[in-house]
Amino acid sequence: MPPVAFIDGEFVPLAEARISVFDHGLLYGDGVFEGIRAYGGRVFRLTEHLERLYASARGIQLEIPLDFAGMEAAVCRTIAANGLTDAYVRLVVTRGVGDLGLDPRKCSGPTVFIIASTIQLYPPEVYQAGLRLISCRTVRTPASSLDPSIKSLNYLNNILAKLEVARAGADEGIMLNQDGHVAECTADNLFLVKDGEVVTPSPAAGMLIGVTRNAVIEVTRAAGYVLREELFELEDVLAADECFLTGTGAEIAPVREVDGRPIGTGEPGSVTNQLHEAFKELTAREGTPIEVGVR
Ligand code: PXG
Repeated sequence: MPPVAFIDGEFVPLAEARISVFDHGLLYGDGVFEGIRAYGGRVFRLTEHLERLYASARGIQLEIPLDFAGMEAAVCRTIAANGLTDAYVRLVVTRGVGDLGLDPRKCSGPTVFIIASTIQLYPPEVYQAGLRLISCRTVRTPASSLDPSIKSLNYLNNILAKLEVARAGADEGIMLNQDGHVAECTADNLFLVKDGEVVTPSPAAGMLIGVTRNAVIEVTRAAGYVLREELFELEDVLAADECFLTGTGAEIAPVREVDGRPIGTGEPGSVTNQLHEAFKELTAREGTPIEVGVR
C-alpha cells in the first residue's frame, strides 16, 4: 500500500499531498503541531499530546475543526492506513488558506494534516557516548512575546539556536531565558542529576512542557528518586553529576559535555541509564492501541 497523508478528512497518497501557497501556516507560521510516537502498535501518551495540541490552539485562538475523539481516530487511522506499528506522527493544524495579509479572520478555516512515518532515531552511539552540547546565545522567547509552552509552527527561535549548534559542530544547544535561567534545549527538555537527586527546570523558566518530560518525572519518582522542578543556571549544569535530554524522538539521551567541559565523568551516568530503561518499559506497557483508537 502506498504511504498516505491525512489532509482535511481525506487520505491522499503522500507523493501527491499538497497544501496551498496561501496557507497561513506556511506564510506566517500561524498554526500548531505535535510530534507523537507509536511503539509496537500503541500510541504513547496520545491523550497528553492531544491535550497539549488543543491547549496550543487555544493559546493562538485557533479553533480545531475536529473534536478530541475525532482527532484521536484520525491519528490512529493514519498510522493504520500506512501499515505501521512503530511510527513517528506529525500532526499539524494551520490557520488555513487566507490572502497575503496577516489577518487570520480572512482565512477560510483551519487546515489539518497528519503524516505517519518511521522515526529517525539518534544513532546508538549517542546512547553509548552521550551528546555534546553548547550553550546558545539565542535567548528562548519570553512568555510575554510568544509563550514557549505553545507548540506553534513558528520555530525560528529554536532554529536560530540550532544554527549556532551546527556552527559549533555540536549535537544540541541549551537555551536560557531572559533572566539567565536554563529553559530547555532547541528540541528537547533538560534534566540534571546532582547528589542522587534529579532536577529539571520548572515551567516558570519558560519552555515547551514535554510529554516525555512529564513521563520521565513520573518514572523518576516511581524509581524512588527525589525529583525537583526548579530554576537553575548554566553553572549548575556544568557542576552536575549527570545530565540528560528528553523528547519524543530522543526518549532519554545522555549528555557528555557542555561547551567542551565534561559533565560528571564525561560518560553516560548510571541514573540516566536506569531511567532510560524504566522509560522504555513504560513505552512497551502503555499506550492507546491503534485498533482501539481508529473507532
Ligand atoms: N522542547 C521543545 C522546544 C521541543 O520542540 C521538546 C521540548 C520535547 O517535547 P516532547 O513532548 O516531545 O517530549 C520538543 C519536541 C525533532 C523535533 O526533530 C522535536 C520537536 C518538534 C519538532 C521536531 O527532534 N519537539
